[in-house]
Amino acid sequence: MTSTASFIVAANRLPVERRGDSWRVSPGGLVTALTPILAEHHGTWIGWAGTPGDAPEPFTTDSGISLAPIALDEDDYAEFYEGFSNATLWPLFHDLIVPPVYNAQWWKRFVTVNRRFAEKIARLAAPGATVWVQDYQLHLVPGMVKELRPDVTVGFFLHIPFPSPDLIAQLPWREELIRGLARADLVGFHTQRSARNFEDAALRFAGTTPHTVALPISIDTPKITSMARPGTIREKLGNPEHFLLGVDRLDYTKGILPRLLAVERCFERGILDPATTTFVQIATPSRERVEHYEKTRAEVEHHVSRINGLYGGLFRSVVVYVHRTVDAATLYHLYAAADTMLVTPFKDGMNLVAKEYVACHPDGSGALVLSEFAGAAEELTQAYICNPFDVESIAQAIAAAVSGEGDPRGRMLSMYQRVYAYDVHRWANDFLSALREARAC
Ligand code: ADQ
Repeated sequence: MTSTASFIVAANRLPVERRGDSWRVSPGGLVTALTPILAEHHGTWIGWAGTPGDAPEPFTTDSGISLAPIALDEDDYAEFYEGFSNATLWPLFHDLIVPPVYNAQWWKRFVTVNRRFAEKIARLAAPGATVWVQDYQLHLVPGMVKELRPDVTVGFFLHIPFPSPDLIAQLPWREELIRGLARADLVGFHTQRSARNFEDAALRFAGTTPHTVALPISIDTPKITSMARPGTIREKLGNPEHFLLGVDRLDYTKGILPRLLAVERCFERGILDPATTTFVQIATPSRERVEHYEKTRAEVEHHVSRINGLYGGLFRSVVVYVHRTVDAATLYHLYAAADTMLVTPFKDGMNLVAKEYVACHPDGSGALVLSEFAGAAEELTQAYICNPFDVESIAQAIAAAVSGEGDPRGRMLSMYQRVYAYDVHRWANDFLSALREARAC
């Protein structure tokens, strides 16, 4: 491959999955939003193909996107990905829900892998190209690309929250991290609060004033709405009167445990009758070798089985727990069939599950219980908002949702209008317009 790409997306992962001997494009909002833009500009997506070892040869997808794989070996995976990205930055940026680990060897590896990405970008970018770097694993890439190729326009989008400068202060390599990011022509965040935190940190630790923008990511609303059909899911679950649903990566930030305890409290209080309620929790396996993930899984599974032991019947469970990924169609059918969606993260950049649920209820049916600490709560203000650190608050929000407090249909319709009007295509176009403006001034 030569320097011919006028538009490049760099992300930790390529949007592909291995199926036997071949690679398939994995569906997801970001891929959907960026595919037309990449196709129009003969764009290239740079990232890791998902298995440690040699990278596959570059290839082009059916939709015409060139994929340029980056190789990560076992040590890169352990130190760059599981270590610095997911045991240092992830907990630090999610307000220390678990303590971050500060390890100098992991940091060195993080610099090395970020440089590998930057060098690949510098090789592939056409003169004056636009590069859009995604997320916290590639924090240093904007600064490195600018060193190698000052002619290139670099945008960066952070998909997780940016914490207060007082928390960033803990990081032994805070100056380098912030300086690298601040060199981007534009840094995007989901919320104003994250953008402000980054501006404050850039001034404090790098003495610079970066260009930032707050643009909440969204979903492919028309596509999701068109796929949402409840089908026979409720019958298969034994026709419960109340069908509650949770869908998350199994991550300690997602607040699955307090959600379970809140459902249990609703049984204790008689708000929900365990004989006529089903709570389905789908939890995708995630980062399983990282210490706190294993612990979270053990806790969640302990309480699922305890609550089923206490409240389940001989022939039915009150909590149906699935520890695996489900395909998109099944997911949207579940959303459409569920009358109450529980989204209770302790901290979340946005949370697309909340928006996907809303997209599956264009007729105003359903109810959303949503944590005030999810970025989505800034837009989906009509949800039943709760504090996930307080089981009582979640239980009260569930009680309000299942009893249909305060015009439930009006709430859902107004949230649907929001996710319909502002979908992921608008998000991507708005970011790229803002990037062009930032570069021009
Ligand atoms: P995540 O932390 O992964 O993303 P989220 O926004 O909820 O969180 O996205 C998860 C996606 O995975 C959703 O599209 C959902 O449908 C899918 N998913 C989850 N569980 C699944 C399962 N069991 N089976 C199939 N699909 C499943 C990060 C940030 C978020 C931010 C996004 C996008 O942490 O805050 O919203 O990036 O910017």
